[in-house]
Amino acid sequence: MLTDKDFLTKQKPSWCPGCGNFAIWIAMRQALAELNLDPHKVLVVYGVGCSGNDTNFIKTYAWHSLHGRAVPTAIGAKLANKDLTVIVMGGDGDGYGEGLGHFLHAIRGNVNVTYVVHDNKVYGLTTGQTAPTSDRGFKTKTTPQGTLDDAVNPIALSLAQGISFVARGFSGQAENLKHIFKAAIQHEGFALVDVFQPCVTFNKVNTFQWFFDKIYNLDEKKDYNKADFQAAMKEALVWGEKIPVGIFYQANKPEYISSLPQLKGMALAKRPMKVRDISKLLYEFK
Ligand SMILES: Cc1ncc(C[n+]2csc(CCOP(=O)(O)OP(=O)(O)O)c2C)c(N)n1
Ligand code: SF4
Repeated sequence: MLTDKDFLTKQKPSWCPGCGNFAIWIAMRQALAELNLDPHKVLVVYGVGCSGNDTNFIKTYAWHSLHGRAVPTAIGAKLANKDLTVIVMGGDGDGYGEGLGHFLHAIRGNVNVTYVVHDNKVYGLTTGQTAPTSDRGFKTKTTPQGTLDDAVNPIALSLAQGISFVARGFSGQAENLKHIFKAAIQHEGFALVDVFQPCVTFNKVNTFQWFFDKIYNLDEKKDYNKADFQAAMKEALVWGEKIPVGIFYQANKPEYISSLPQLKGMALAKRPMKVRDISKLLYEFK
């Protein structure tokens, strides 16, 4: 029987005390343990940002990717070795700014990868610039008068693009977060879990208390049906005095790898290599 301790490394997290990343770190290790996924069966691909430091703090296969490029890297790895459970962890700047195009195209393909976005509504690692999920009016060193841009809405955007699983969690509710991670990892297809992860150092607006005052859980909402697309979209557009968390939507949709005859049977990475004679090709470069 695995426990969250089986996913600890010798490195101690270096995040600021009180950072929302700690709860994600704990909930993810618990989810992996409860799903009985040994560390060698899991690959986590990280973006660049404070969340990316998790590369050293969670014991699985780990790949510290480029900023905004974690999702396509993970999809490539899953295509090469479908036997691995593949998870992506990145920041909101990474995923909804630099990597937004990759995110939308990943939804189209529906490859079986879980994407966890540490959404702190600010650029943390680079010391506090306005991010794609910062609300209009948010003041930082890059927008001292307040940003004039509306925030990206990852839940509505991913629903509109046809995502098969989308959820939102909160670092202030680690137990709930664990359940959401487990459901997302078990889902057959591309799953987004956007996690409110307060950055206690550079975001003095969207604090733990700010979220606690606003959030309600869709699981506790009477008659909420996560298979109902219209209901999910309605909740996805709720933002202000009240903010929903939980699983917004889950649907069956063809998964990419299982739809490709070339990938049936043994994982590509486990097949014997057929090494061709490439001497003629090399000769052209002489
Ligand atoms: C292509 C590219 N652009 C910009 C950067 C600089 N950079 C590194 S981390 C970062 C922002 C991180 O913010 P976010 O993704 O929200 O993660 P957080 O640190 O808040 O967890 C930026 C702009 C980079 N490394 N590569
Ligand atoms: S800068 Fe913000 S996101 Fe980064 S470790 Fe510190 S509190 Fe966490």
